[in-house]
Amino acid sequence: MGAVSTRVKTFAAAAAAAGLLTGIGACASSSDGAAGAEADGPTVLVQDQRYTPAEITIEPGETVTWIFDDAGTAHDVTSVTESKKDPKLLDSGLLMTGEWSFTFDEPGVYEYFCDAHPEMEGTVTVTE
Ligand SMILES: [Cu+2]
Repeated sequence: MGAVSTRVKTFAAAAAAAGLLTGIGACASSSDGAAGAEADGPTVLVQDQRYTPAEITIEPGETVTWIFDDAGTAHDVTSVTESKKDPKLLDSGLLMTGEWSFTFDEPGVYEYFCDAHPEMEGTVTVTE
C-alpha cells in the first residue's frame, strides 16, 4: 500500500511539473477574483476611490461588470461626454454595493468617470 500511495504522489508531482495543473490553478484564482459576483466576463472593481483595472480592453459584444464595494462610499460609472447635453452612454447611477453591467457592441474607446469623485477615471477599449 505504501508503495502505491508513493507512486500516486509522484504522479501528481510529475503532472504539476509538466504544467498539467497550471490551468486548474489559473481557473481557481480567476474565480476567486469574482467571488460573490456572478459576472461572466470582464469585471472592474470599484473600491478605494478607484476603478481596478482602470483600463480594460475587450472585444465587441462583451459585457463589463462593475462591482461596487467601497465600504459605504457610493460611486457611479458615467460616460465622459463633450457637452453636458450629450447623452451618456454609461450612467450607472450612484451605487454603494452590488453590480452594474454594460454590453459594448461597437468598437471604440469609452472613457468614464465617477460623477461624485471626478478624479476617478477609467477607460474601456473595445477592439475592432
Ligand atoms: Cu466615486
